[in-house]
Amino acid sequence: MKLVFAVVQDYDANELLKEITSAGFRATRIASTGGFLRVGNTTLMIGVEDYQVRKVVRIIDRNCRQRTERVQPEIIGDVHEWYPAEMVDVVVGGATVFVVGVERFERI
Ligand code: 2BA
Repeated sequence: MKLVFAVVQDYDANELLKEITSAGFRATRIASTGGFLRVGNTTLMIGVEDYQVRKVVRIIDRNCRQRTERVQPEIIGDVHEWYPAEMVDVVVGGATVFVVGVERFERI
């Protein structure tokens, strides 16, 4: 069994969850915050059998878009020296996905 963690943009989370659950998968939605931009995003935990990982990743891929966020350099803290003083564009990916092995799974 595997646990898929997907960090996605809030804009995509509802449609993605809809498709994940209608495909028969179970998921947990966690409100999270990106360490770099320090704005809200969504982390989904999806427990699946090994053979289902590819299908879940395909659903994530279909539902998550890359976007460019225009941010003030101050909100990205210590790195503001790297950028000019005006607003900067940061490309935020469609999804950041981790697939980890599960040693034991129980529903009680
Ligand atoms: P944030 O940490 O807020 O990052 C948002 C976007 O800012 C990133 O998009 C990336 O394009 C840029 N970015 C992040 N760190 C940077 C840095 N040190 N220098 C320059 N640009 C930087 P994504 O890479 O698509 O990541 C989207 C979100 O996924 C991240 O939000 C974070 O919540 C999560 N994430 C990404 N990589 C991760 C990792 N290795 N471990 C845990 N979470 C991760």
